[in-house]
Amino acid sequence: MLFLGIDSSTQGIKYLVVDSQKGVVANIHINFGEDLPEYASPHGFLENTNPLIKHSNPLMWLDALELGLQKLAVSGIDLSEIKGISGSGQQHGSVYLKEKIPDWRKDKKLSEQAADILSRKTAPIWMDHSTSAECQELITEFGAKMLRNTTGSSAIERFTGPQIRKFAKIAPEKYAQTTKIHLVSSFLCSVLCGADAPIDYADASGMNLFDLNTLTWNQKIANFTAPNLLSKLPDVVPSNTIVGGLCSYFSKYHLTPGIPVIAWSGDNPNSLIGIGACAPGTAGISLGTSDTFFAPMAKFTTDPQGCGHVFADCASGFMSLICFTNGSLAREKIKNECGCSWKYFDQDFASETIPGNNGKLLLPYFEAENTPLVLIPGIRKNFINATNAEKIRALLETQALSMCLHSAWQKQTFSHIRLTGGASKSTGFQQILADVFQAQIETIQSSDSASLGAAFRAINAVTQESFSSLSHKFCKIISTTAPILSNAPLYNQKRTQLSTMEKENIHSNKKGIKQ
Ligand code: XUL
Repeated sequence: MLFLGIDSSTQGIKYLVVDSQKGVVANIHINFGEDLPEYASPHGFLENTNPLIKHSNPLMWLDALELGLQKLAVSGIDLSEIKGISGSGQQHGSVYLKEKIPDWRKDKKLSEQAADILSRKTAPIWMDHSTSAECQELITEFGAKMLRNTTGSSAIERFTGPQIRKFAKIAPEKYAQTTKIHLVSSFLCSVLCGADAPIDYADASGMNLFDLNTLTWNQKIANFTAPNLLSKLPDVVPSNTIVGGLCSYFSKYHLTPGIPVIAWSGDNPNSLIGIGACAPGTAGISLGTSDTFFAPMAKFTTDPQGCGHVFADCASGFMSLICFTNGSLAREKIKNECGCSWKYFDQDFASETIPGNNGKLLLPYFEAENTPLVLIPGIRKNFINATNAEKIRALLETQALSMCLHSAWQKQTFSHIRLTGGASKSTGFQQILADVFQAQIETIQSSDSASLGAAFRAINAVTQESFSSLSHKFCKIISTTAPILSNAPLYNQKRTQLSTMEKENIHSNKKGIKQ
């Protein structure tokens, strides 16, 4: 049986068709910047003179969705054989509608029809950091501890609640016209169903509105966040819920109307399923536009520093999540600055440098950063002269050390860490991560873990095959990198050095860590 997993990420949409016996049989990728240049979003978001504002055009996502389905329809796969669809969306981004999602007409593109139902033309995405005032208001009202214990996170700039509060303040009329606020995941799921779909527990956790103790919207927080907010939020459901049937519009791509559409979720919860880390002990690191560290949680523990999060996962447990904004875009910037090839960046730099990099570190804040919170972008370094190889090592070691430093609140040791995402193939980065975490680093067959996780969730909901059976079949380990034990003291010391540098930097930004 065939299943479709779709991942709508920051920079593009990926489609994986998975045969529940044989594994991945088709793989298509649409890049927003390259395939849809008319949306002027080379990296998936619109230019803005304020570096803290990052929005995308939801109509671009719809055009990309159709472009990918068109490509899939001529890829040689019989799409009428697909028996279920689920998906993954970049987390936290919000789409504002003034009318219900319609049963789409076949004679017009989705983007043409959706343009009329948006109450806000653009969608703030996870890279937006412009809601510090709203976060502070939430913290003043409820206290960071209450927010953490209830929603799993302190008030966070990119989270949907503070974003909604800002919209209600700056555009009260448009907010009042809004009848439904979707996440990227529930919006695209609704588009497939031709009707408003619910939000799954895992993606709801990234909103500062969802109570992880009761698995319902928190009324007090919602009422404070914005007027009548509860009436504008979709329902919340477990991630394995079949939320509707595929709308007949999609028969133009040879998909069968009525096939089950399973609740979409966020990219990180999907990735946790797609890397096969179903039980505590193994963690995942996703090296994509954002770098994220995530792991199934043995025990509900929150981050007192306020940067780490607890989410519901897609399999009735909890997961931790720590997100770093300056991931692949920072690697791309340093690669371009060095004028080197990806082979050099991923591999050859390593033999021209030594672990520890003679103390050189580079804080890669090209964009405002979540972890630690840095609202004034600009890179900082503790060196003047460095070779290209040293610059690359300075970036990669800082990224790895920062992940290790800011995931320590989980008080869990991870003996195995699975890598996913574009940069997971970098052998240089694999060794640095192994040494910094003193853990075995593993890569698996598919680096598209979010779309694979979505396909696994579709298979699980339709056939009841377990995630552990699916990961056993389709998440084969293809490389392992062992930690070099003698490098442990060096990296422990560098972690302290990074922590000091971060504190100085945060101090010089006049942005303390929110408590
Ligand atoms: C997670 C986060 C990002 C986005 C985009 O909290 O903000 O990882 O999900 O990938």
